[in-house]
Amino acid sequence: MQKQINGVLLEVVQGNIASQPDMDAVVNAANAALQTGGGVAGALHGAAGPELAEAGGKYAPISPGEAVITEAFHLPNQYVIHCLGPVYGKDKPEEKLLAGCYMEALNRAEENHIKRVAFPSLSTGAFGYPLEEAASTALHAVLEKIPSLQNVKHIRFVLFSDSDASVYKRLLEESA
Ligand code: AR6
Repeated sequence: MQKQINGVLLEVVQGNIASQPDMDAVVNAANAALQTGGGVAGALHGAAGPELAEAGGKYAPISPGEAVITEAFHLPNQYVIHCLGPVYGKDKPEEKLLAGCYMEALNRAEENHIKRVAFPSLSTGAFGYPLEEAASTALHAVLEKIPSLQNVKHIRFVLFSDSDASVYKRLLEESA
C-alpha cells in the first residue's frame, strides 16, 4: 500500500525494521537509556552491534516524545533515529507525546538531509498503546508534517504482523 502526498511517498509494509536496506534511516522504539531491549530495540541493537548502545548512551536519558539520531553501525542503513514513545496510561498526554515522536523523528531526518526513513509502530508493544489508536495518531502526525518536508521523500511504516499492517493500510486508504 502506497500513497504519494505532496511529493512524498508514504508506504505501509509488513516486515522487520532491522531488514530495510533501501532506507537511509530506521526509527528505534527506544528506552530512555538508549540501551538494547525487547521488540524493535532488541532487533536493531542486535543487528547494529554494541556500538549502537555506546553511541546512544551519550544522549541518555531521553524523555517521552524526544528523538535523537546516531549512526547505524552494522545495520544496512546510515542512521538510527531513537524515539521514546509514551507508556500507555502513564505518560500523559499520550496522544500528543506519540505524535511528537513522529514529528521529532522527521525533524532529525530533515536536519541530516535524510531522504528515506522507516518507522515501526512506536509504543504498541511493551508500552501497551492500542494499535489502532496509535496507528491513527502516527498517520495524522506524519500527514501533518509532510507539507513542510524538504529532504524526506519516502516514509515507510514497517509492521511486524500482517494484522497490524492491515490496520495501517486501511487507515492510510481512508486518509485524505
Ligand atoms: N520490526 C518491526 N516491528 C517490530 C519488531 C521488528 N523487528 N519487533 C517488534 N515489533 P516495542 P514500544 C513491533 O515493544 O512499545 C523495548 O524493550 C511490535 O509488535 O518494540 O515502544 C524498549 O527497550 C509492536 O507493535 O516498542 C523499550 O523499553 C511495535 O513494534 C520498550 O520496549 C513496538 O513494540 C519500547 O516499547
